Amino acid sequence: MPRVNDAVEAILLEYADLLSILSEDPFKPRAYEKAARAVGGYPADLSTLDLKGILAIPNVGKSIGEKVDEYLRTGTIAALEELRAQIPEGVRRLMSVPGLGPKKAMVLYRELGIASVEELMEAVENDRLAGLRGFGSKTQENIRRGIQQLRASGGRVLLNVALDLAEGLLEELETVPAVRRAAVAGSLRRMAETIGDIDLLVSSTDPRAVMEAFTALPAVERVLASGETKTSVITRSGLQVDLRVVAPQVWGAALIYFTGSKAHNIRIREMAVRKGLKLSEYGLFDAKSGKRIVAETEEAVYEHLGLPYIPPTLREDRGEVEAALEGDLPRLVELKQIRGDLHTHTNLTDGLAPLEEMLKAASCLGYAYYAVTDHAPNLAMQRMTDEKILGQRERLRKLQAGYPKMALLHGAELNIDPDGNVDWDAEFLAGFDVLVASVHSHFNLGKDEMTRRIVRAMENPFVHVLGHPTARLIGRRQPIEFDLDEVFRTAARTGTALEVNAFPDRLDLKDEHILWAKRHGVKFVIDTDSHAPVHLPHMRFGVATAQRGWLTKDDVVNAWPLARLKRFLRKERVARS
Ligand code: DGT
Ligand code: CA
Ligand code: CA
Ligand code: ZN
Repeated sequence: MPRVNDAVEAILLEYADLLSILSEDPFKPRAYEKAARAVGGYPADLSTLDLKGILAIPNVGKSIGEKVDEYLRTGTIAALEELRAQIPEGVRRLMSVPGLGPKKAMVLYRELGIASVEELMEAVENDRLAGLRGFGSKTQENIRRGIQQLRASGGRVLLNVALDLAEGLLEELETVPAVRRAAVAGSLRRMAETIGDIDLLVSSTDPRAVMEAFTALPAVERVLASGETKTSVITRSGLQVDLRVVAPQVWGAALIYFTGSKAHNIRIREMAVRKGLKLSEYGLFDAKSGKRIVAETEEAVYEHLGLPYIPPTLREDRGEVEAALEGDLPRLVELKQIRGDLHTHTNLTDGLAPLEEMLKAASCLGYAYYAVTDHAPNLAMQRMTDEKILGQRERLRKLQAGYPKMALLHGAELNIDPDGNVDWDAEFLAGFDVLVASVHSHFNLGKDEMTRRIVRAMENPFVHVLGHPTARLIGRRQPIEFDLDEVFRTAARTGTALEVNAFPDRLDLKDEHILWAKRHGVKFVIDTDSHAPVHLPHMRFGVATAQRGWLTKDDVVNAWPLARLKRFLRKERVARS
C-alpha cells in the first residue's frame, strides 16, 4: 500500500508550489521541496513518529515539522488551506504543464483569467498570449509543447505507483476464501514504463463472492461496472483497476490473454490458426471439433503452440515469437543476478542519508560491490569541493573493514558540459574507481551539437558510464535529442557502459533504445541513482526495463563478478588512453 510518507510528500510539494506563486522568497519553496523529498525517502513510516521523530528527518525544520505533525493528527494543514484559498486550483493545474513555472501561471491567471489547461491551449491557439510581457514566441512554443506532452501522458501513472497499489490489492484479495489464485496481468505484469490501468486476474469457483469482496476493499472509491466475470473500479488514488475472475482450469489461457500485449496476443493467435487451433482466454481449442486441448498453465498453452515459455517482459511483439521459434530467446538478466549498484548518492550532495546508512542498506541487499557517486562540483548547487570528495574517499576506505563481503568503490557523477567536457582534470579523475557522466544542464542543444557533446564525454578515458543517457523525466521533461546510432556506436567503440537508470520517473535508457543499443554491441549497467536507502530496491524496475530491452547477464556489467567488473573498469581505461 502507498505509505503515508507519499501522501505527506505530495502535500508538501503542493505547499511549495503555492508558496512559489505567492512569495517573493525563492528559498522558502525550495525548503519545502527538499523536506518533501526527504519525507518521501525516509525509511520509517511517518504515522509511527511523534513530533520529535518528525524533526529528526533531514531537511525538516521546526515550522515544516509542525505542519507535518498537524497533518498526521488532523488530516489537514491550516496554513495550506489558507494558501489554497488564495489560489484557484486551476492555476496549480497550469503548473502541471511541463516548462510552465509558478510566476508565469499566476500571470496567465491574473491577466487573462486562464485557470485550466484547456483554456490555456485555447489561448495559445488563438494567439492571445502574444501581448503579455514575458510570453515571447519561444515561451509560447514551449507552452504548446508542454501541453502536448501532458496530453500524451493521458493519465497514465509511473510503474512503481501502480505496482505498489496492485501488490496491496493482491495481498488483500489473497485473504478472501473464494480466491484460489490471484495475479497481476496487463501492462503492469509486462512492467511497462507507465501504466494505464491495473489488471488483476483471479481464479475461483465462486466469482460472485470474489467481486463482492473486491468492491468492498478500502482502496476502492467507486465501482464503474460489476459483473460475474469482470469488475472495474476507480481507487482513491484515481487509478482504474479491472478485475477478471476465471475458472481454475482456464487460468493459464486467461493469464496469457490478459497479460497481453494486444500485439503479442494477435501474433500467437495467428500461429494457432495456422495450426488448425483456436486460442482465446478460455483455452487452446481444436478448431474443427471445438475440443479444449490445454488451458491450465501458460507453459502448456505455449508448448502446444510449439513455443517455449515467453516471459511477460518480452511480450511486446518486438520479435519475441520469431526468436522463440528459432530457439533464440535471450536468457534475461534477473534481479538476483545483480551484484552491485554503481550510481548512488549520499548527503554529501543531494542524497538524504549519510554514507554509513547507505552502505548498511546496500549490504543488506547482499551486494558484492557498491559505488558511491556523489555529484561533482560543476553542479554548483550541490557545493561539492575537492576536499569534500577526498574526505569521503578516506572515510569510505576506512569503512571498508566493516564490509568484508562488499567491495566499496569510490566514484562520482560528473557533469557533461555543453562541449562534452567534465569536472576535474585527468589526474584527479584517475583517483576514482568508477565514474558516471551525465547531462544535467543545457537540455536544448541542437541535435548535432548534443551528439558531439555526448560522444566527446564517452571518449574521455576516465568515463565508465553514461548516466541516464536521454535525461528524460517521464511526464515532466522530454528526452534530449541526439543521434542514437552514433552514440550507441561510440559507446561500443570506447567501452563506455550505457546506464539503465532504475529510478521510476527516469527508466533511462528505455526498453526500445536498450534493444537498439544492444545490437551495436554495447554493455550496460543497471543503476538505481538512489538518494536514500529506500530507493535501493528500485533496482527491480531497472532490471525489468533491461529485460524489456532483451538484456542478458552478459550484457550487464553489474551482474558480473567483481574481478570481471574491475577488468572492465581498468581495461577500458588502458585501451582508450
Ligand atoms: P495499459 O492498461 O494501457 O497500460 O495497457 P494494457 O496492456 O494493460 O491494456 P488493457 O488494460 O487495455 O488490457 C489488458 C490486456 O488485455 C491487454 O494487454 C491484452 C488484453 N486485451 C484487451 N483487449 C484486447 C483485445 O481487444 N484483443 C486482444 N487480443 N487482447 C486484448
Ligand atoms: Ca491495463
Ligand atoms: Ca484494463
Ligand atoms: Zn545521480
